[in-house]
Amino acid sequence: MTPELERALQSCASEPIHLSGAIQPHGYLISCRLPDWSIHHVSANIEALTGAAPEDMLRHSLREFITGDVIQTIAETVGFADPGAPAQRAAVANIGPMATLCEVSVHAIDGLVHIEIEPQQRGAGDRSPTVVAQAMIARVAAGSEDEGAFRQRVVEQVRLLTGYDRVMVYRFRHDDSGEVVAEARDEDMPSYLGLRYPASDIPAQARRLYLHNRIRVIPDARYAPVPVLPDRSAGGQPLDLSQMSLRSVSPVHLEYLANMGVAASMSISIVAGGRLWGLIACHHREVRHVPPGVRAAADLFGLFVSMRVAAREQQEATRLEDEARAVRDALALRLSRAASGRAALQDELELVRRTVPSDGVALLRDGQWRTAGRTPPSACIAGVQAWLAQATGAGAPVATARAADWSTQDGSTDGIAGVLALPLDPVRGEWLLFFRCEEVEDVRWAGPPDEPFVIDKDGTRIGPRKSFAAWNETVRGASEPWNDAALRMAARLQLVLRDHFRDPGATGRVVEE
Ligand code: BLA
Repeated sequence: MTPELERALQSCASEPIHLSGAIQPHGYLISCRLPDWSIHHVSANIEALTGAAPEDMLRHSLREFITGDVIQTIAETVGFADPGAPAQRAAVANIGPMATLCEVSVHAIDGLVHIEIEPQQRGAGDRSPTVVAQAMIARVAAGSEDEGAFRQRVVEQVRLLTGYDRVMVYRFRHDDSGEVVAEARDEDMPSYLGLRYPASDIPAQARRLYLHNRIRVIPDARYAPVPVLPDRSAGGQPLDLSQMSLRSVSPVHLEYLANMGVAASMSISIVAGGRLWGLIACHHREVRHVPPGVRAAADLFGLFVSMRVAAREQQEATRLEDEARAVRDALALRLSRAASGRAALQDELELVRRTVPSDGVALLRDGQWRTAGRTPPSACIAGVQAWLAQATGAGAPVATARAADWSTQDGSTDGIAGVLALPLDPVRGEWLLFFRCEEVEDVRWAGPPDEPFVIDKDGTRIGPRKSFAAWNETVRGASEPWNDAALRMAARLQLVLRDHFRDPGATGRVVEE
C-alpha cells in the first residue's frame, strides 16, 4: 500500500460522519429544548411543512406549530427511551397548514429533543410493525437449523418486506473485510454472492456507529443534503446527529452507491457478542422509500437475527470448548498412567493436536521435533527457535498468524503460516507448537483491495473505486488468527502438562529420557 493511499484511507476513517450538519430531503427536522419546547434547530426545508420560514420558528415554541396531543406523545416516547438511544417512531399525525399526514420519530441527545418528520408515502400501509416482525421471525425460525438455510430465509423475508432489488447478508471477517454470505435478488441484478470487500469500504467509525444505530435508509442516493439551521449548538459544538434516521450520510458513500448502480440502500446491523457481526444490506436500482413503520419491523427483525446469530456463535464456541476439554481429559489420563508423562507426550501428539483448533502440532526437544498433522519442514526449526527467543513472555503461550515472523525468506513453509507456542520447559528449549495453514483461499474481491478508491490527480479528493468486477486474489502468508478461545484452550492444556514438566526435584515424577 502506498503512503498516499494509507493517508487517504486514514482520512476516510476519520471523517466525522455523525457531524454531517445536514439531513436527507425526504423529511424535516425540528429540535427543541425542554421544558418549554423552544425550537433551537430546524432543517432548511421546514417551510414546506409548517409554512413558516426557519427564522420564524427558531426560539419560538413547538406548540405554535404542532398540536398538544402530538407533543404529549413525543414527550412520552422520549421519556420512555434511554438517553442517547436511536430515534424511535412516536406518532402518525397531521402536521402544518396543509395537514400533511406524517410519521414522527424522536430521540433525545445532549439536552435536545430531535423530532424527525416524514410525510407518509402513498401505499405505506398501516400494518403493525410488531405483527409484521412476528410473522417474519416465525418464518425464519421454523426449521432453519442449518446456518445457510437460516441466512437465506433472512434475506428472502427482508426482500418480501421491503421490495428491494437485492438483499444480502454481509458478514465481517476477523480483519474487518467482509463477504456476502447470502443473497436474494431480482434476476436482472448482478449477483454479489461470495464477493469479498476490503475493510475500508465500511470504515471503522461507521462500524462503531452501526453498533448502536441499527438501521440506515438512503431512499435516494442522488439527493441534495438539507442543512440543519443553525448547524452548531449554543455552545458552538457541531450537532451530534448519530442517532438520527434522516442523518445525511458521507458523500464518499453516496459516490460508492452511484458506482455500484444503486439508487437506494438500506442496511440493518447484526450484532453478536457486542461486536458488529455483519449487516443485512439492501440495494435498489430506483429511488425507494422505506416508511418508518416498515423500518421498525425491519429493526425488530434485525434484533431477532442478531440474537439468533449470537446464540449460534455461543453454541459453536461451547461445542469446541467441550470437545477440547474431553480430549484434554483423555490426554491427562494417558499421561498420568505412563511411567513418565513427559516421555509419553511424544506418542500422544495426535491427541494433543485436537486440544487446540489447529492443523498440526510439533513437540520441539533438543533442536528437533516430532510432529502430527500438517507442519512446516524441519528446515524451519531454526527460524521458529529464533522467533521463540524473542517472542517469549512470562511462560504464557505465544502466537503469530504470519509466516514472515518465523520463516526464512527463501525457505518453503509447506503452506503453514500460524504458530502457537506453548512453553513446556523453555530453559531446555522444550516447546509444544501448534500450526495453522495459511488462508490460501481464492478470494473473489469486488475490485482490487489495495485500490479501494480513486485518488484524484491533485491528490485531494478521494472517491470509492469505480470497478466492481470480481477478480481473484490469493491471500498468502497468513493463517486465521489465534483468537482468545484458542489461546484459552492452549493455557488449559498447559495446566494439564505442567505437572509432568516440573523440576524433577520438586515432584519426583519426571523421568529423564
Ligand atoms: C458506509 N459502506 C457503508 C455502508 C455500507 C457500505 C453497507 C452503510 C450505509 C448503507 O447502508 O448504505 C458498503 N455496501 C457496502 C458493501 C456492500 C454493500 C461492502 O452493499 C457489499 C455488498 N467507502 C469506501 C471507501 C470509503 C467509504 C473507500 O468504499 C472511504 C473513503 C466510506 N462507507 C464509507 C463511509 C460510510 C460507508 C464514510 C458511512 C456512511 C454514513 O453512514 O454516513
